Amino acid sequence: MPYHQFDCSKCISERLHHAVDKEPNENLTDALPLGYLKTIPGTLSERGCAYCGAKHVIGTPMKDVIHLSHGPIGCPYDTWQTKRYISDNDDFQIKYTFATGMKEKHIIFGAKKELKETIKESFRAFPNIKRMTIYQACASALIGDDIDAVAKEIMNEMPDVDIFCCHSPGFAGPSQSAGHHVINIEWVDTKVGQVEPEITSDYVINYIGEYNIQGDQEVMQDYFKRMGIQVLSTFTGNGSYDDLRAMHRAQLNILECARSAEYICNVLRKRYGIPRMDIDGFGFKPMATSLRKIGLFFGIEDRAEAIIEEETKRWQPELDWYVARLKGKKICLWPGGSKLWHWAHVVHDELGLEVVSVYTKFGHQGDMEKGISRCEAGALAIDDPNELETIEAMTKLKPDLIATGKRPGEVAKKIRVPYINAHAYHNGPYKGFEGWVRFARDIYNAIYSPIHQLSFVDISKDEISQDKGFVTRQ
Ligand code: CFM
Repeated sequence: MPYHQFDCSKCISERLHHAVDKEPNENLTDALPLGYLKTIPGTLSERGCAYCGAKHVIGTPMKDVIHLSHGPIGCPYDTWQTKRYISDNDDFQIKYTFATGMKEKHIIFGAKKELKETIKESFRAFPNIKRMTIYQACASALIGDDIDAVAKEIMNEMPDVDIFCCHSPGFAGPSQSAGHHVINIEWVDTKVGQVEPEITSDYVINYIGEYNIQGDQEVMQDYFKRMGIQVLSTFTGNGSYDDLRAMHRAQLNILECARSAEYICNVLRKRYGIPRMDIDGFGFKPMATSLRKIGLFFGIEDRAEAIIEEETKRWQPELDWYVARLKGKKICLWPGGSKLWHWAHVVHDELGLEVVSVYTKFGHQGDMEKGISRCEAGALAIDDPNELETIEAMTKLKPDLIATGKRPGEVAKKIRVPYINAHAYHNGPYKGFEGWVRFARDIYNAIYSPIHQLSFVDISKDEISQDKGFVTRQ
């Protein structure tokens, strides 16, 4: 019986098939939970919306751009210092947030005038920035404000300015994943091919599906540079708007997060004949294999081998120190999408951890399939659990650590399951050889933190009384 029986399935019976226990020797179809469906009314999803996927995951890591939200002020909050895609442009894109701040009267009379004024005011405030992206939020999409027409008017009035319009309101799909798709296609359809780059190497790539979380992109860029490879653009971490308009001139697209960015790779292959190569920057072995693949493609295998040798020599001893202390610890891997299958096997093979549960928040069936096929038998596979299910899973599985986002992470912390942030990281970058050691170190620090020696209340056993306004032991 692969389906996992949650107590809360009594309340929300549709959730029953969203969780399975991986059993030995069963075929994969029986072992797959349902996923990537509309959120069930009555359950509290941790998912983001399609606007969030377009703007906050993919759009805003672009560094030299005013990112403007056309909608109420609440929508863009996530871009204001709460994100983690740093840049070498003094983090311009996460320092400021821009919005038209639509109000009730705009819903009735429209907000095109406000949009135009806000665009001009934003460019006036930052005269060195000549590029802008406008994101349609639910409110402006519902009333049908024509953001493209306004952008066109501005570009006619201000010839040194270029504007990209993204049409991915929150309701455009079941989760952030729909927004990834929309912005991929709109970018390649409306912007790629407009700029001719300067080619400075015989080996030219786009690095795609990489968002420079705490510097991941910079670690990888350094390897590419040492191999003599020119990175024409990064889609989109630390990426420049105009570099990304020149993507059509690369010889190869290197794809890291297939969940969020395979769409643009596939169009670039079809339209411009640029091949796609999927790589994996997490873990020593996947990283080495990726560098070898790239080296092989360009006929520069020796350069790849030199980096692998140097980096392994430098970082292996530190990794070994952590592995000796992490061996056998139980971990729940609950990231958003593709990190599940990027990590599921390497945390076991390279860090010695036992994966007791895998999940995706918004992954497609294929993401879960890859994740579950790479983790050990006995693991609980679950799609987008609500808070009650999270508490139950933590209580039953008793993991030593959960790697997840801050929403389930905070729930886990309340029942004293150590948590590290799988999205924003704790002290990343986590990619590359040095990044993998940082990942091991953060896991070690979380598990061995002395704070866990303190006595605590187990809320899963109803030991809580809050009637005096604070939590006490019964
Ligand atoms: Fe790709 Fe991502 Fe992810 Fe993703 Fe994300 Fe992210 Fe993630 Mo958070 S693009 S699918 S929508 S690897 S923001 S950088 S960490 S859920 S697993």
